[in-house]
Amino acid sequence: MFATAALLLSMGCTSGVVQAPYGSSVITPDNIQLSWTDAYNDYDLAGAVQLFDVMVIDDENQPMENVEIDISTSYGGVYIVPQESIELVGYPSVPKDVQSYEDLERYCTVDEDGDGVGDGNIYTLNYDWCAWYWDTVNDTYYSFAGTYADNYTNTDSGGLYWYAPTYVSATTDNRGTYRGYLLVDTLQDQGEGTYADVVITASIGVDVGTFSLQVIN
Ligand SMILES: [Ca+2]
Ligand SMILES: [Ca+2]
Repeated sequence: MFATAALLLSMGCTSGVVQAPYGSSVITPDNIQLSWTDAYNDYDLAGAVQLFDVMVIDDENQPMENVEIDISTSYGGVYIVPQESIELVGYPSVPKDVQSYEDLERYCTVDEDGDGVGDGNIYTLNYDWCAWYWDTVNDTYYSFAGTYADNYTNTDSGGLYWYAPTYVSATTDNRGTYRGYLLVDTLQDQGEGTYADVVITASIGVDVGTFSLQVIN
């Protein structure tokens, strides 16, 4: 009786997040290669969306679920977004006069001085499409889901007007995997059509894995 109860109790506890034990490893994907041009390189909701998987295995190569894993990107123009936070949407019916980042700011930021035009400082979801993101590579639109899109980052320089994390603290699923998206909005321009690689780092404490985002034009 006691043994059964103890077993059930311990099984119940496995739903908690655990630290990866000594001997476990991070498996990262191959480097991601994409083509890129200056036309995508503003903070403008246009760029590329890349799915990625990282996996944690134990010292016998078995996938480990519920393990804490921290993932970060080395450049502020490449964000990490959880899979559940973005969804595919149809072609957005944005007003015809929305053609630039400045236009988006007019519609999708708070009108602080009351002149009827957004002032570019505080992002707000005045319209559903304010949270849409265009993948130029696949010609596909994504939407940030609900509460995620309401999280915005406010900066002095006119603002990142959507939530743009370059770091997530996540847990592996029942396949020992964390699946997320990289949103590639801007890359570090090195001139003559070249852009600096971005390194994505996945850490479980006892091991660290990396993979790179590389522009091949
Ligand atoms: Ca205003
Ligand atoms: Ca962009």
